[in-house]
Amino acid sequence: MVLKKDVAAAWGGSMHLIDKDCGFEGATAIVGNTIPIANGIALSQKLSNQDNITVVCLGEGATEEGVFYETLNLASLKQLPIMFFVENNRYSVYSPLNVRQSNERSITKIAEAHGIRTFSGDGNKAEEVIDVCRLATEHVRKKHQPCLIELSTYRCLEHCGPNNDDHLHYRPEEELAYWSKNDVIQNTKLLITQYGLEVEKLEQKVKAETTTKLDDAFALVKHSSLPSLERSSSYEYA
Ligand SMILES: Cc1ncc(C[n+]2csc(CCOP(=O)(O)OP(=O)(O)O)c2C)c(N)n1
Repeated sequence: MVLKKDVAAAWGGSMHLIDKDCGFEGATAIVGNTIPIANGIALSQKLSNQDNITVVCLGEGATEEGVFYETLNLASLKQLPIMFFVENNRYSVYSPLNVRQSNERSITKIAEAHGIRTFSGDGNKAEEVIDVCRLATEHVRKKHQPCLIELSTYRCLEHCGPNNDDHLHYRPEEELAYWSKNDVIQNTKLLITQYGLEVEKLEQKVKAETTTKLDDAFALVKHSSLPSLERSSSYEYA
């Protein structure tokens, strides 16, 4: 992330991040909202013969939105260079899968029914994620076709934020115990150790670098004046 003076010109909060310099076209607070926007970006990449591909990340909850189906249809019809990257963590805020989707519902089968190639894997195993992403990227680039990846995972903490929310008792204790043993951070630390790297040192370095970047970002925003209405509504400053 490069901090620019103009970053402080936006009114959006943490859910409206964007950095066009690195090709990150933005997030929004509306579940499912980025899915059709990504299709539009992929369509523009195709029409202007760019080599880039579009990757859009979404949760399994977002696949319940109508716009998901419309987007799959158009992506397949126009053979767009897009990868739908679905993180299936089994929960939409406090609602488990079984109160939202039929047991028979399969996200990959829905995509396949639209003629879209799918890949899936264990999202808590870093090496598996890398392998699946490599195969899927090759598919989009070489075949010039869309694809969908579904990775199974779990969040051990609250819906959004760094805290534990087990006191709300919306998840069975056995389930929490099972997934905390299969935690993605712990799995990845173990993997890094197997590659002969010193995980503690690496972790301290990443934490220190990230803390500095965040402190700088907060300092910049706190010391900036509020943007004018005209500037905040201008696409140029998005
Ligand atoms: C259209 C819409 N409906 C409801 C919400 C409230 N909401 C925010 S996050 C969320 C859960 C989304 O679940 P999922 O897509 O699986 O993503 P996850 O948060 O699990 O990564 C909901 C329902 C919203 N932001 N937008």
